[in-house]
Amino acid sequence: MSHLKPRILKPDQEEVAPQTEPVKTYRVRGIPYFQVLNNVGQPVVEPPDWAQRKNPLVALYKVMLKTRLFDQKSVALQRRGQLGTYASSLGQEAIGAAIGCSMQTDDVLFPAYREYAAQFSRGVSMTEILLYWGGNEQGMNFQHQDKDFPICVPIASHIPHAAGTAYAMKYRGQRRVAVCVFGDGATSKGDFYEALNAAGSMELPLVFVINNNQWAISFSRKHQSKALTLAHKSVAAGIPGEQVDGNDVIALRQRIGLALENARDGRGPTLIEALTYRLCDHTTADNADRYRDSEEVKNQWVNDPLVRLRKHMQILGLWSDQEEKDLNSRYLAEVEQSTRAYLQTPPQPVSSMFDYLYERLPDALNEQRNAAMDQGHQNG
Ligand SMILES: Cc1ncc(C[n+]2csc(CCOP(=O)(O)OP(=O)(O)O)c2C)c(N)n1
Ligand SMILES: [Mg+2]
Repeated sequence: MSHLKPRILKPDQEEVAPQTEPVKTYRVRGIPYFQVLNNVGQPVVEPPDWAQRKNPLVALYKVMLKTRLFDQKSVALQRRGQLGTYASSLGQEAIGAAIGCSMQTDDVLFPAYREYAAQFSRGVSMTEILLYWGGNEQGMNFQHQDKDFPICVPIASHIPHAAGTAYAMKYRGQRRVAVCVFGDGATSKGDFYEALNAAGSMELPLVFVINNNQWAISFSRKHQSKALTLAHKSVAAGIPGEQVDGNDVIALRQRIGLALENARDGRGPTLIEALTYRLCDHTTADNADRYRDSEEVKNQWVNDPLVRLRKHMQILGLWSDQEEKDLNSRYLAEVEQSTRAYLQTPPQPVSSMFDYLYERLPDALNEQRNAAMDQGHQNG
């Protein structure tokens, strides 16, 4: 899988960038940038063999489409007051799809909160994700996935956990890999630097994937760091770092797959910066029009990762309008069915917000639990 070579842009090349600003950072100081398809689905380098066959491409497309349809429904449910806050993955589906399709069953995923595509690929259900954002802890008690970690909303706090898990895998001599996903904003946190350093010094089987969607709520990538690329942060840790077009699922699948192989074979960690764009608000509790130029967002739609892969498959004659229609209907029905299952799930008792934190609840929290229960009875 290693024949994909970095694409070094010439100074006068202007296309390609999935984001508006730092085109020139792609070719600075030794950080390679990888892309296979341009935004109209045409290869810019010879695609890997697997990417010329129908099944692997359709597998990636399926999970991206499912995620997109799930996402639309989730936002609608929130707007109708049937879901709590929801974090959309609009425009960023390729990252999760590539991760999910690259990992092996025994590997462990540490998601942040936009990696539904990876979670769906690994057996988490749409109903579970809805339950989670609906405030039901059972949404993280995955019925068909007992290895991966739950959604992590505290920024970067899961990255040291991933390093610890990768250390355990190495210590036990297992051929397993931890994959940790987090945002551009998370790379400013101490947790990130500590985990990166530990992974480098101990040569841990750990793949770090930055979903660089150019925004940390209202804080832009430009303000986040003076680093020329976020991948440069790998240099100080002594591990390989690279940028990949985060809207190009083929390049992502290829590079993440290779990083996993390297980690599994004892060659240590990799830092992958996936360059994408947050086409949605930060969450449903945000209104990005307050701080972000709507023109910028409009311009980014040309990089839609689903359209790119679909066009590529159509160019190769591997995908028809009928197949597209059928898959849409199938997933729309699945989304509706999952929504019904979510809405029919009885709410958890008030006590559930205390019950999964500690093996034995500390006294102070026990008092709060009792008070909340009393309150619940009075209201109920
Ligand atoms: C430890 C911590 N500090 C602050 C927050 C509030 N917060 C929620 S999302 C966010 C921005 C994260 O940006 P980024 O890492 O780029 O991820 P994105 O939301 O863009 O995927 C912040 C600061 C938090 N959730 N956790
Ligand atoms: Mg971000």
